[in-house]
Amino acid sequence: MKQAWWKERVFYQIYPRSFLDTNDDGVGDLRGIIEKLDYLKSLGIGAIWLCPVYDSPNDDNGYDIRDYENIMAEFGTMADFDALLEGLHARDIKLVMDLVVNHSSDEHAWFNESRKAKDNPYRDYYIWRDGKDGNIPNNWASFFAPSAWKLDETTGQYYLHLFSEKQPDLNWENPVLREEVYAMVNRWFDRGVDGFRMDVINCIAKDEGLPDGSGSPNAAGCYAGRDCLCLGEAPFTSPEEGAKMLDEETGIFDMIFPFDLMEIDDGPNGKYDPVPWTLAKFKQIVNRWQTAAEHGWGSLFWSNHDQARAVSRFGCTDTEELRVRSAKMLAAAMHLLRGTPFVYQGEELGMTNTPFPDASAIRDIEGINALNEARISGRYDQIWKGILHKGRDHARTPMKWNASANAGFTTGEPWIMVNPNYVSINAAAEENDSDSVLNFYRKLIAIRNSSRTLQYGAYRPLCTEHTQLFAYERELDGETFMIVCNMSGERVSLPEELHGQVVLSNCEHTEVGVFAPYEARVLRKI
Ligand code: ISL
Ligand code: CA
Repeated sequence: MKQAWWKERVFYQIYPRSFLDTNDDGVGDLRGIIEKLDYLKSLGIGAIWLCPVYDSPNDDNGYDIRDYENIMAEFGTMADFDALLEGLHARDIKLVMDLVVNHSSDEHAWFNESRKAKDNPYRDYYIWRDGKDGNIPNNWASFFAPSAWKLDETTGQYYLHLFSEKQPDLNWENPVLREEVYAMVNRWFDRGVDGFRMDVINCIAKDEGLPDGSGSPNAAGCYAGRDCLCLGEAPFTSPEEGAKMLDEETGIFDMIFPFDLMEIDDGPNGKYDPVPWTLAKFKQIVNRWQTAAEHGWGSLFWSNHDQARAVSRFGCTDTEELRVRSAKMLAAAMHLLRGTPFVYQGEELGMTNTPFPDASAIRDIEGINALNEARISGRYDQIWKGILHKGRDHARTPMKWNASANAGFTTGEPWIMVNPNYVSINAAAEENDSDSVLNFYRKLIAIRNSSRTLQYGAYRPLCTEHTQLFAYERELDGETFMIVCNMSGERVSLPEELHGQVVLSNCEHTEVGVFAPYEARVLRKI
């Protein structure tokens, strides 16, 4: 197995809008991240994935980019960006940017030109089609709207938008567009960034009724010779397809984010129709992806800026004690699998879902559109319940720094509500509590940072049929760790083969041979 910096480091994902505001406008900013560099370093993380900070009208919070080579004014300046990069590098933390090139903003200069006339030189940067019989070109749905097509009056043609109307899809069949993107990416590399997380990158090639192009679009085409991470966000990808993408010799990505786990509780009507997840299905997903990444490398995450809070969704928040214990258990279960762990901001505090009082508290375009449609279709109550359970805004309420007003996130009016439980759950309180979720993350990350076995060792599932325990081992050169997690709210007796020397545990008092609800142990085999 080839060694690489991105295999050995734990990542931390930052959603800048919600991290820390330093100029009282209620919006997080780059200076806010700079202020917290020592906090980040103290976690033991070795790389940041920074959600988009490019100039954007914020229809989808920066995932609609107006200018790929400028910083969003609300977040700061290019000088702030350079200072952030320098501050990270000075602490030996890598910076991986978010690259959104499936689409741009409809306010991007390319689109302004493109929509002007059918013979505009930029026309072919986007995907334009005539209507069919006075209607939309085909029945494609958008993720954020019923149709993926929008009629543009100027030329009477429709443009494709897989996401919102303000996110027109770029045409990757156009070689000129590709070269522009490659050149832009390379300018960021020259600036010093260490890689990209490529947004919905497996959607850039369109099929069905769209013309053949020359060769298959490949956004990884600009990495040649750089020791930079190419990480593809890849929804709708099967483990078989994933294995091909990840193959260390022939694949195009160093890592991908697949979504099977994030969809584990989708019901018949999708994400806002949640059903209980099961341990059997969880194990199946983990095993399939650990196997798929055998000749490459996996990504390990419980949540991100598009998902509900991990402990509310996969752990237990019935009591404060169980919230803390199950948040730690989830961390141990995920971080020591084979692959690179990603911590989403606030996860290290065991942050929970936010009790949004009503639709006026929702800021996410996906949620807002879903509610608007639900008003028409009569499914409002169901969708609202779904949003309370799985809405993207749960991840986006502000980071909770301390018990002062607005959790110390801002002294202004926050752009989205702060979770009221900040009074007890916040970084300052956890800093001073040796048994906090925060301090458990530090221990866990330190263990992984210092063990080649936990970084590179082979994965083998244990107790595969067990209905409460999730367990696996990692082995390298004769050293073996066993990670054993009780994913249930019941006491469980420990199978004989899982006994070993305790390296880390999430319970103050461990009982030999018995696991408390949500208990986790990392054991060294003796
Ligand atoms: O959030 C989702 C479902 O609720 C996902 O389907 C998500 O839309 C998909 O994973 C793509 O996400 C990425 O691209 C979107 C952006 O809104 C997301 O924030 C981003 O992570 C469009 O750029
Ligand atoms: Ca600000």
